[in-house]
Amino acid sequence: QMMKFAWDNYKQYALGKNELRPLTKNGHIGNMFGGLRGATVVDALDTLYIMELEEEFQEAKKWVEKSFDLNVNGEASLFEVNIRYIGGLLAAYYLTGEEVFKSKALELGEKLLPAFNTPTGIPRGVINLGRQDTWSWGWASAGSSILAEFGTLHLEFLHLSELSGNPVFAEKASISQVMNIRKVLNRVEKPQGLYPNFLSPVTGNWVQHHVSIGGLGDSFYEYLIKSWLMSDKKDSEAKKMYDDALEAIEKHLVKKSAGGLTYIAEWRGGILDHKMGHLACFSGGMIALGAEHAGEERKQHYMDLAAEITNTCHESYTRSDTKLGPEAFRFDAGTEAMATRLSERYYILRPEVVESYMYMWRLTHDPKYRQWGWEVVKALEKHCRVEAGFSGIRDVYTTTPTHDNMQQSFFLAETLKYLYLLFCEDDVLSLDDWVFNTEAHPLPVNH
Ligand code: DMJ
Repeated sequence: QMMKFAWDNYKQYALGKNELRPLTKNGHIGNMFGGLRGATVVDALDTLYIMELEEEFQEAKKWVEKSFDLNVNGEASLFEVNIRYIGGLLAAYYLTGEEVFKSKALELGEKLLPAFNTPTGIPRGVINLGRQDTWSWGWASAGSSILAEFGTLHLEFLHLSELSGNPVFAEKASISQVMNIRKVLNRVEKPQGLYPNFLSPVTGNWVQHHVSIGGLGDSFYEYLIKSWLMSDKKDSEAKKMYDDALEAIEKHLVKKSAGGLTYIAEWRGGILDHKMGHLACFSGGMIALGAEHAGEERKQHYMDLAAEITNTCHESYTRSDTKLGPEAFRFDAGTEAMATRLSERYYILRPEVVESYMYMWRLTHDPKYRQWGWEVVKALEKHCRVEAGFSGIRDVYTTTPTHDNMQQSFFLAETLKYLYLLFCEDDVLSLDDWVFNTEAHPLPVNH
């Protein structure tokens, strides 16, 4: 019902725009997708399908067939286009077998290739899909590329390559290009075994020593373990990179607060910032997923770590008045799992905490994860549901929150999908047969 409500309102007030603005009842286009439209349609396709919202799925499919225009100009984020559009189209294709999704994914994938034309092959973050020129984000240090962006292409590009059957495309886009990213990363020296977030696509060296398992770093780690799983456990290079990275993270960034909460701090040139972003809360699920496949002696250890981190993220929700968690929470000066800055108190319908609940449920069947998920459902209904859709809120610490007037497309792609899967049988998108891309779009394991 939540999904139907979110979709129906998007359809009524914003179909073809990227997101719904549920208070003003209109659409939002934004500037992340380079002129591409319908981010919510493409992000919602697979969720509608697995929830058996047949009529709504057909509406979304029809929009892709009739109105989804790829001949656009504008500044697009390579990362966002890949995880939302390519991921969404690929998943819709694999679930339904409908050719339209495959052909749109391949056509769009081709348009992203020029981003890889750099001296190192590490792609730049921004691309004009029409003119095909590329550049780095103005805000990223000294023209650098971002770890979580160039490190979050592998799953989708491997599938593009496989589906295209076009050797030129395959050679350019996928196998060699995304493998080349790993080569550069394996060559460069890593401080204490950690991966900083900014790398120069020209020299292949780090530009700044900021390390984070949250924003700017997050899905790079996620894609290492998932690349290995998607390869049916054959991609041992990815597994080793994941194991080594996690070991370094545990050694240098994982801390326990005075109150006994385990968290993952950020690292700035050797100095710890005792802060965890909402984005970093995906890591409970990731570590649990990896633990399943760790050696016998490490398995329980990583399951415990995953449970502790998920518990900390749950605490960040329970300590707020709305029972939704802030964008970032801290562990310093007597603070435990709460935001200390006004600018970090908002919640924009993000999925990472329920994502970890879903993995923890599937991997342990401890009923508390379903209870925690239900707490989120109730809080969303109470504080984020407005007349025409769901909206983010500006302050989780007040029960009369101000709404931000934005129904993010990842709310339909991820938050609602993970909540649904948390309450389904385990064989609905079984973790043995599917990996979820970082936007929760399921891609099949290569058995
Ligand atoms: C999503 O687009 C993806 O989960 C991404 O990896 C991080 N940010 C948002 C959701 O918070």
